[in-house]
Amino acid sequence: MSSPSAPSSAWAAVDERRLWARHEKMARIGATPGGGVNRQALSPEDAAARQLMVRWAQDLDLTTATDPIGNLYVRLPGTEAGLAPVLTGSHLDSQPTGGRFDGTYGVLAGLEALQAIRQSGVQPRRPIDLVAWTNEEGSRFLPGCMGSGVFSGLMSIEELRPATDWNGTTVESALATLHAATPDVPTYAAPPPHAYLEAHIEQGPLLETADTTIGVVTGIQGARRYAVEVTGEEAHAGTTPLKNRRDALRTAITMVAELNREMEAGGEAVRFTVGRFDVEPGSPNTVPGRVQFSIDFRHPDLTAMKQLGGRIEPICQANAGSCSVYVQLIDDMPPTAFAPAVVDLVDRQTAALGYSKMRLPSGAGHDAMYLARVCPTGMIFVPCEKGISHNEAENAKPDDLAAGARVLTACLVELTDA
Ligand code: HGY
Ligand code: MN
Ligand code: MN
Repeated sequence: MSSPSAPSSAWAAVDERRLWARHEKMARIGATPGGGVNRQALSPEDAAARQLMVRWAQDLDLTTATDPIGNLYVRLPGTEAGLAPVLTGSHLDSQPTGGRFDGTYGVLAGLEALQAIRQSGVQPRRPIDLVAWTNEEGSRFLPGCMGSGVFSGLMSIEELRPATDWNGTTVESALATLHAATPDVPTYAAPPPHAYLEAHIEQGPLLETADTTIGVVTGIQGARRYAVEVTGEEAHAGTTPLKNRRDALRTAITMVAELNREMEAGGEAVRFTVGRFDVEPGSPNTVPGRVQFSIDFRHPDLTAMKQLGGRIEPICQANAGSCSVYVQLIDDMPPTAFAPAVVDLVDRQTAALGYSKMRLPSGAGHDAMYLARVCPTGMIFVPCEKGISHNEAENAKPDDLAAGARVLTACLVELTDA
């Protein structure tokens, strides 16, 4: 990393009102009655959000491109076009009852940074690519981080195409719809990046509790996701004695109870969530023959993650009773440590801009997990109200969003010179 550059005037061109207005406009796409958004990956709402990004890019005379997995790139050219680009960005897809800032902030802060750099007249040496990554959330299609996973070479688009959502729609067909929404955006093979920096709301309470504006993110905890299928036998609710039943729901409930007991004993750092639970046939007077449920398991320590994660399948098998159980590991991402040079850059530029700051790890997953495996990577957090996220009540303050965008801009300018 180059020595501290002269204070960049570009960050001074970040416009708080413009950034907030873009959030309000983007929040209308997939708006939910509770004040959040439902803009699930590869949905018509996701496509509409991309169309809006393309329009904003064109208004700024920035070029756009996409790739086969649907990542959307907005480029600010550099004086030396052939150099590896600096990347920034996040995601536009949301949870079903998501908030207006999760992911969206990183994309709009990146757009604000590109506009501020252009307005200030600062000439970046390297191109800067702003990226809206496909399907970060993984709530409609598993696994999450599909766009950054394919970009980094850690996921295969061929293996992802047949993946289906809970209604049986494939990634392949949903991608075709997404690309059709922006037919004028050319496809290109993105070059290996020089560095990646992502701005995001913290999605936790630490910054707000510490009355601190900027989170200098040191890394991301490890995460595993599983799909569990319990198979029993459908039977008549009125004629089948309890002892003769192969009740998939009763068995799945026992498994989840045992898993929770084991995870609670694992200590305060453990995160264990069963977020989806589907019962078939779902009739009040038929004994359930099949249950599918999801597991989201996370831990900041690799050894503990392996040890405790390794208990999940044995506990399911030990509690299967007269049913059969299939435990599929969908996603296994070890803890991520960000590049010290990028973490120090964020720290230094935040100090230079005079914002309060603290170093912290991320409890939430991000596309930066995958970018960190291909280039020096870091993240900038800003506070969100009461740490609430993955909830329609998610909220953030305009001045905090602008502060994060200023730090992002100053860091991007320095990274493009390196
Ligand atoms: O689940 C996560 O951590 C991310 O917000 N998708
Ligand atoms: Mn996110
Ligand atoms: Mn999220």
